[in-house]
Order: sequence, then C-alpha cells, then structure tokens
Amino acid sequence: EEICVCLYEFYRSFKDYLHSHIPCRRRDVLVLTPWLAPIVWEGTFSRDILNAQYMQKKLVTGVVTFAVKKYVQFIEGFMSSANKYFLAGHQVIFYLFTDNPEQIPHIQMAPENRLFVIPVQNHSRWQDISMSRMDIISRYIRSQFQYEVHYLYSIDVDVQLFEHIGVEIIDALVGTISSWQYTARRESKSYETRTESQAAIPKGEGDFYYTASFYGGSVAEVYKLTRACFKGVMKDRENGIEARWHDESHLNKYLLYHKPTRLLSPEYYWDAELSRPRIIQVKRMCSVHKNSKK
Ligand code: 2GW
Ligand code: MN
Repeated sequence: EEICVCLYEFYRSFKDYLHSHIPCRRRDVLVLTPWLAPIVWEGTFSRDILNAQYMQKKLVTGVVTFAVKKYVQFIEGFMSSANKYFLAGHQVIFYLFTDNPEQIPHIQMAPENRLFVIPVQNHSRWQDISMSRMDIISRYIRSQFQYEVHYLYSIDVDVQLFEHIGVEIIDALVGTISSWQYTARRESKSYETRTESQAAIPKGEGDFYYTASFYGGSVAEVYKLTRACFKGVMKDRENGIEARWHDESHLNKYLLYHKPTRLLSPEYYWDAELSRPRIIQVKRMCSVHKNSKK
C-alpha cells in the first residue's frame, strides 16, 4: 500500500511539474522513434529549460545556405527571417555560398550573429548545384567550420522562417521529416529503389522520409554525413545513374543506417504548396511558393 501511495504521489507531482512547463502536451503525434530519438513537435518541450541549458555551454551554431544563379532573389527573405527566428539570442554564424557575392543585399545582422559570404562556382545543371552542396559543405567543415562552430545546419535558401526555431533542434545528428511524405506508407515513400544506385533502400526498409532542405548536427556528424553522401553521388555518376531525388536520396540512405539522434517534425519545414493539417500547430519555416521561383 505504501508503494502505491508513493507512485501516486510521484505521478501527481510530475504531472503538475509537466503542466507548468508544457501547458498543452501532444497526444496526437509520435514523439519518440523506436530507437528512442525525440521527434520535436510544438507542445513537447519547454524552450526556457532548453535555453538555460544551452546558454551555459556557450555554443556556436553554423548555418550553411546556397544561393546560386536565380536563387539570389531568396537571400533577403531567408536571411532577414533567419536572423530574427533562428536560435534567437544565441551565437549563429551564417555561411552563405553564392556565385554572385556583389549582388548580396545589405542585411542588418543581430549583434550576436555573423555572416560570411563565400564564393562558389555555378554549375549548369540545377541537380549539380543541389548535389555539389554535400561536397562543398564537407570540404569547408574540414578547412574552416570545425574551428568556428560546434553545430552545423544546412538549410535551403528558398524558405522563410515565421516562428522561432530554437535550441530544441540541437543534437548530434538531426533530420527533418518531409512535409510531403509524413503520412505516406513505407512502400510509397520516395526512396531510391534501383539497386544500381548507392542511394538504394531495400524494399521493406526505411523509417521516415527526410527532407534535404533542413538537416544538421554536430560538425563531426555533419562531416561524416556530407562525405558519405557525396561519395554516393560520385559513385553513381561513375556508374551513369542519378538518384531519384538527388542529394535527398543519398541523405535518406545515410540516415537509415545512421539513425538521427533527434528528428524535427514537418513543422520545421512545411511546403507552401500543402494545406495545413490539424497536427501542424505552427509552421516555423516554409518554402517560398514555387510559382515565384523560376
Ligand atoms: C534548383 C532547382 C531548379 C532550378 C534551380 C535550382 C537551384 C537551387 C538554383 O538555381 N540555385 C540554387 O542555389 N539552388 C540551391 O539548391 C538553393 O539553396 C536551393 O534551396 C537548393 C535546393 O533546390 P530547390 O530549393 O529548388 O529544391 P527543392 O526545394 O525542391 O528541394 C528538394 O530537392 C532538391 C533536389 O532535388 C534538394 O535535395 C533539396 O534539398 C530538397 O529539399
Ligand atoms: Mn527548396
């Protein structure tokens, strides 16, 4: 009987504690993977607790973004919104790769943030622009980023942030569940299945479908990831095959066998073309409408 009273007391005190930090908890979504990685949704964490923890560690986080050719038009919207909402109040270094450094608009940075503009060549095929990102990121981690940041995230430039993306995204290896694929059954997810490709995922395998528009982690983990993905891209090229969704296919292959330690829900990258289902309580980052792109 004493044990029962104890358990009840524990449960009750914990419930009050939880409620005081997380007023509206989620019961409608998966919040933990079978390998015990949290899936971050609105209503599953207290940003105050996380901020205080993160602050003590004096961490620096990097953001890598590419804006080549016509995509320079997205720099302004991305940079000004990311400067406001990405890890607000914490040190962030933005690494902006572009083929046109002169055309970068002036951006007023928050005092704790920095912006490095890094010139890159432009490839004629867009698939090559997208896929060469893996190579460029890994090479810069080796030569520069590893000395400047603890964590590194890669984000598409054709996006805007509308709500805070905070320290709840920080972990060793982090993937974002694609807003196109989160309800799809495994058989109908867009994995590469041709066995000739290095990105091939065998039938019956695959956990989630991750977007290449937003992923990251510790510099060491992102180094391993980008190296492995680029190797896959190159091997495919030698064999005259290109994976179905380019770098994204290779990313999905990598994350299947190197499980992310944390997943971000589609709230963290919502496609502008999709309507919002009830489980998406906030759209923190959205793609810019395709129509305005090309
Ligand atoms: C891309 C497609 C068609 C024409 C141009 C480009 C392009 C991309 C470009 O001219 N200049 C450029 O800088 N990019 C960069 O590549 C930019 O950072 C952009 O955000 C990123 C990915 O291209 P994007 O945003 O057009 O592709 P999405 O939004 O359809 O994203 C998914 O598919 C891509 C590959 O098929 C990538 O894997 C991407 O990460 C995915 O989310
Ligand atoms: Mn995009």
